[in-house]
Amino acid sequence: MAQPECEVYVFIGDGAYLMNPTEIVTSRQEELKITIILSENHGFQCIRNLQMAKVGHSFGNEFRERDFKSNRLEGKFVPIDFAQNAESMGARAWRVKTGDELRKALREARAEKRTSVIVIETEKYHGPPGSGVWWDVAAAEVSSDPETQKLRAAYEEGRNRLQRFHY
Ligand SMILES: Cc1ncc(C[n+]2csc(CCOP(=O)(O)OP(=O)(O)O)c2C)c(N)n1
Ligand SMILES: [Mg+2]
Repeated sequence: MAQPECEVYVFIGDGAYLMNPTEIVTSRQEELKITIILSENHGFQCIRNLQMAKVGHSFGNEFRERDFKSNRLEGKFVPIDFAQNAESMGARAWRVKTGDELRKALREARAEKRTSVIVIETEKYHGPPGSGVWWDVAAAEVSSDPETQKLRAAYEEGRNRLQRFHY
């Protein structure tokens, strides 16, 4: 709004997009164009990473069908058409798979007047490199699960080594 001559880009995950896609409608109402690059990796994958590091089991963070044999959400990935979803709210949308397709879509989106959404398939289990910092997020103190107990022991070891700056 402050710089109407500028392009505004949003980089967002599929999970975060699902929490509030209706901003697209607002952008159409106000004729304020935004270009959304939607990284589709079929789940709340950074939270799943945290879950694997702190609990040791995957649960409920991926967009997967329930497997009625195991009764767990570890079945097929649910196909979600994010481009169609964005189009339904008035955006122009692209589905891209490669770097070249992404560059082309970005050029076309820049020339577009409407809010634009570029959906790009992203590797599910390939996150950024570790930061090397220790983050005070505890594994459960009481658990009968050996995997979680191991993670709790690692947490306590980390906590004992932690230098406390503020408290
Ligand atoms: C409003 C809100 N609810 C919950 C969270 C907690 N949260 C942080 S990251 C994240 C998962 C994001 O998943 P996605 O957008 O698909 O990104 P990915 O990690 O898969 O790349 C969640 C739920 C948040 N940051 N904001
Ligand atoms: Mg995601």
